[in-house]
Amino acid sequence: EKAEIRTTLSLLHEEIGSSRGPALGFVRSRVEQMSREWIQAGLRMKQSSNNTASPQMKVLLYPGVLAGPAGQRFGSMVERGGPLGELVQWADLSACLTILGHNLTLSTSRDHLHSLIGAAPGGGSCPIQRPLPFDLIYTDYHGLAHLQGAMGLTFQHYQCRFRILDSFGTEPAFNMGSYARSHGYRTLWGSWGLQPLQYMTMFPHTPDNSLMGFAVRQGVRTEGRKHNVAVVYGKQQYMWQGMADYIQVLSSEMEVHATVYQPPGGSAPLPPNVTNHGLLAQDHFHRLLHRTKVFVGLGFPYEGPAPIEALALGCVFLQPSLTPPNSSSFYRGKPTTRKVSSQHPYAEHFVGKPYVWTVDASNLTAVRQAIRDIKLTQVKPFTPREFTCAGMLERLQAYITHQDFCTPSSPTWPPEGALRTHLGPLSLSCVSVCRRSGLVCEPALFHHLNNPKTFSRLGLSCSAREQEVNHLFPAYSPWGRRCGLQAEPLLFSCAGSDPQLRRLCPCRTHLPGQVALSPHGL
Ligand code: U2F
Repeated sequence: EKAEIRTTLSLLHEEIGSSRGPALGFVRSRVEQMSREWIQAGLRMKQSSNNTASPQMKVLLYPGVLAGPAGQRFGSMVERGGPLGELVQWADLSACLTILGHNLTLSTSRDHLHSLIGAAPGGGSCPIQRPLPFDLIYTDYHGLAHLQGAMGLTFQHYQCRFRILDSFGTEPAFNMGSYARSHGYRTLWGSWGLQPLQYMTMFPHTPDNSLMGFAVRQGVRTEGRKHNVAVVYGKQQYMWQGMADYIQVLSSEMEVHATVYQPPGGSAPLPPNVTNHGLLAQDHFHRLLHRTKVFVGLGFPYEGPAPIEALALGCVFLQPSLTPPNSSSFYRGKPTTRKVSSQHPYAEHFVGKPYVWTVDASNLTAVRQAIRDIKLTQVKPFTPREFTCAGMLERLQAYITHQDFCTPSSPTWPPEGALRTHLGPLSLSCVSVCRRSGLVCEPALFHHLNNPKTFSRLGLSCSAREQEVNHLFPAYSPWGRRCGLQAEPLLFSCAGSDPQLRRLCPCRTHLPGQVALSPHGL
């Protein structure tokens, strides 16, 4: 059966309608608030001729973070300023897949998961293996462990059907257990040995993973509605620490508002001249942003969805830079080596001025100047295509149609015609090498250049040739003119650099505003 684009979300409303708890409450209300936007994007997709239907998939959504005791803790933080970014993604993923015509089941409990996919008890100590009743399972790192428990021996067999929502990403060096252990890339999260593209991130961090993203509302006219208002991005008190001077400069130039969670009975002590609304329900928060001129980052939380929502509502985003780029303790223990150059590197590098201003928050003169400049800058609501409903529909449709990790002989996607081979300078990762040329690194194309011919085609003569299990290979070392080929396909990695190595990089072009998709092979 083909997946037909739907122009209603009623099936999804039914699926999540009865679920309880603050976390699913947030998901449900986000889906409701954005349903018109999703439906319109679906209608447009249906009308456009290049919409090729894919088979209808039976999909299980299992946000493991919401299951079990950890789930209760996470849920109870929803109303106290805890992280919502993951819930934003679950809401948008469920809406997107429903519009694309797939058949969804949502589960947020381990018992339910067992009843859906558990190995049937019986046969003495050996449970009877049942075929998996889902074509695709979207889950997260917590959910992987639950799935392993529920599926027993079939876990490995079916892991090619998993997609892991992983906000900050998992680099290949952390993903392959044996390599991670022997090379110092071991973390609490990594080491599942999936295909790196099965991990789906919130922003395009490293193209080794697939961008899941999320979608924001847009198209609201803002002219005449912007007041001299700044809203500070910081739902919890601790995020404000050490930022008093920065806020003081801000409040000398603008009317400052905040949405900091206030514990019952107590009020959150904030700097003077800050109007705190308390944590707002999402639609009220968006209404506030609608009349806001500038959304102001405090340096944390990193890489959340709120700045993209603010840009879509016509705000400017002002945020602190981090020099030198750091990988603060927040990223320690996460399966990535990425260093962030500001609170929101995507906003800084993919969007930039006049929408995004990145300043050194300790340089108060620079902060004041930026605020004054922002006051004089008119911007229209702006959303990169990849964060619109249409863009997310287009991207997920492409993934579902083309990403097949179960059939080893399936054709590579994008096709070889998309490949632009680049030889990087010493010390640069392929992420940077491709980006410097306005391209993106495409890990699916690595195997086309992982051969001796590529070196000679690039004019490199090799005096030594080696085949190694090394996440930086294929690469060239000028010392001794050594040419290194990759021996382990799981380790093909856009991320990673070494001062002694010039990496061979598979770059490609991308659709405007949609880095995940190549114009080839759609
Ligand atoms: C990120 O999580 P956060 O939840 O801190 O991300 P935010 O960008 O602050 O916001 C997520 C949503 O919260 C909403 C807002 C966003 O859609 O509209 N919201 C709200 O409903 N009411 C308010 O008063 C203020 C905001 C990131 F997404 C996670 O992956 C990380 O774990 C976390 C830590 O870096 O940061």
